[in-house]
Amino acid sequence: MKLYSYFRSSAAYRVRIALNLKGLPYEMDFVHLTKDGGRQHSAEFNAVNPAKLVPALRLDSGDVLTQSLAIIDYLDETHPQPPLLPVDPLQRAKVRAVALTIACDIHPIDNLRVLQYLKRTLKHEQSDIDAWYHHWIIQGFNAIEAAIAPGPYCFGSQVTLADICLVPQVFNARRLKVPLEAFPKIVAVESACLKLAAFDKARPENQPDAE
Ligand SMILES: N[C@@H](CCC(=O)N[C@@H](CS)C(=O)NCC(=O)O)C(=O)O
Repeated sequence: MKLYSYFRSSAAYRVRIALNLKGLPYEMDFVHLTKDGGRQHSAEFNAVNPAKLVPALRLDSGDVLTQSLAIIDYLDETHPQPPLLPVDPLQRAKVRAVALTIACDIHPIDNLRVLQYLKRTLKHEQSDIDAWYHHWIIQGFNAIEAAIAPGPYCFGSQVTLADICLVPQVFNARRLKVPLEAFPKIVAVESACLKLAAFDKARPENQPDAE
């Protein structure tokens, strides 16, 4: 399998963690999101993912999967061990709610292309853009802090999709200096997860394309 990745992409970070948890070997092709105007816009990458976003996962069959949560679902369905969702439907719904709070409510409106649009097209000041970024992370983290019950992972002793989405989002928050004092549960989950080799190996700073 080949993962189209960028070290700082939190959506690619989710997929790297899932691949590592499943113990699946993969190679990577690096798509620099800012060099040359953003190589996600190149014709070469357009042929891989017309949405111009990483991650994408090329399977051995040649099929290309996009959307990190769809990719992770595929990996979980084709390689069920260890499972990334609890068996109990109520717990599954709670795990998915945290994952979707990140993937649908926080990440898309803080994404690079949104920030670039605010700056380049709408001509906002960098301080406004930073405030926007902080605001949406804090809104989402307030909801997640109330929803999780670390033990030590988001929902007990089993790593789930919630942890896979949360750790990369905390990375984003730290990079943009969002204060995390109000989120002790989230910080505790991050710390527990990063002790696991699957998470550590997936960290942006441990990627071959890290700068
Ligand atoms: N919903 C997508 C989001 C993918 C996404 O937004 N990726 C970002 C990096 S984290 C990207 O490629 N951004 C490029 C851009 O904004 O131009 C997923 O979960 O895979």
